[in-house]
Amino acid sequence: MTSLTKKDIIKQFCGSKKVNIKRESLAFFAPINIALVKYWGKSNFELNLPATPSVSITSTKLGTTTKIVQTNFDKCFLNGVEVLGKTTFYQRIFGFLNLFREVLGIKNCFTIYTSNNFPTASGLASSASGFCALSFAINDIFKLNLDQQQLATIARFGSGSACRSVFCKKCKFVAWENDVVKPVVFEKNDFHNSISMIVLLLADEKKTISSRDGMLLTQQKSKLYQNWIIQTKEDYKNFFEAQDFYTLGLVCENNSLNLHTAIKDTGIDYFNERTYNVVEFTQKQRVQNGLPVFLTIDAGANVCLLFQKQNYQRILATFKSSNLVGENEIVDF
Ligand code: 2P0
Repeated sequence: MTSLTKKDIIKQFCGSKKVNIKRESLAFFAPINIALVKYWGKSNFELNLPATPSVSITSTKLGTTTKIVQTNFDKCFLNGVEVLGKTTFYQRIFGFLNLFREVLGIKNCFTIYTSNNFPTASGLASSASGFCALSFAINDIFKLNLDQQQLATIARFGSGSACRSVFCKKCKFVAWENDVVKPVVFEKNDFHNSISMIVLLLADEKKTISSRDGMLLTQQKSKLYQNWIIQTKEDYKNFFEAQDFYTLGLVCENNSLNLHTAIKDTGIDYFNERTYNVVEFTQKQRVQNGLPVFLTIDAGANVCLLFQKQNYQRILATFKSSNLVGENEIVDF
């Protein structure tokens, strides 16, 4: 078992480089990603290594843009509004920046400007795109010249799922196993290339338990968690071996629903009443009406629908006319 710390690894990546700080970084965009085979639980808490391999789909539209500027004091703005120093958001983001200040011996202060192009209260996870964009901006302002694997490693230190956003919009699927993150490319005419997603925004309030705390509790308390780990390793293999969309969709949907069953065993439930209704409706549409749609749900109440592009209009019309979701709650991914 390695006893390396985050700072040891950052030192390995940039310790010998001459510190050379720009006045301000460029503004960097990073997309959100949604795991189709999920990461939930850690094998190493310090280095944020995952207990299971995961694979995600990258958004072509939604994400975070971040820029860092040298200033006289530390400050942070989220969507143009200053974030107070005592908030968890501020402390996580500056805790991350401090790793680099400490390793590189930098005393300067900075203002971090970060904004999401999706509603902040929508319950869409912004830590993946947020820590990825912040890693790009840190790499630029300190002129670290890190390669993509090193950027994935530092983004992971901020938030595990952030390492899957490093390959950006160019890469649709990204796999993460232990400390390796890699883009997944399928043959030109493969069915994977037509896979698409929409998000149904069903969360009306901030979730009561963060992913970080929820996964720790699941690891410690859920009697179903060990089985979910074993099954997820199979799901990861089956994801790559699936020869058709239907097989792949089932692997992804079951991986997510089994995860939520394991989470619920701890007493936490990320679903709200609308989530349950949409799950039932989606499965009914597929099984009884032959609509080729599957779902996956992260640590929140929103439902992500997985389908092939050629069925987009049909699926959109079905959900719009369902009375389960408002038109402005349906977001293209
Ligand atoms: C995922 N989620 O694979 C899973 C599925 C949510 C459900 O990764 O503690 O914010 O910062 O590593 O990445 C959300 O957890 O947790 C997450 P940390 P993170 O996308």
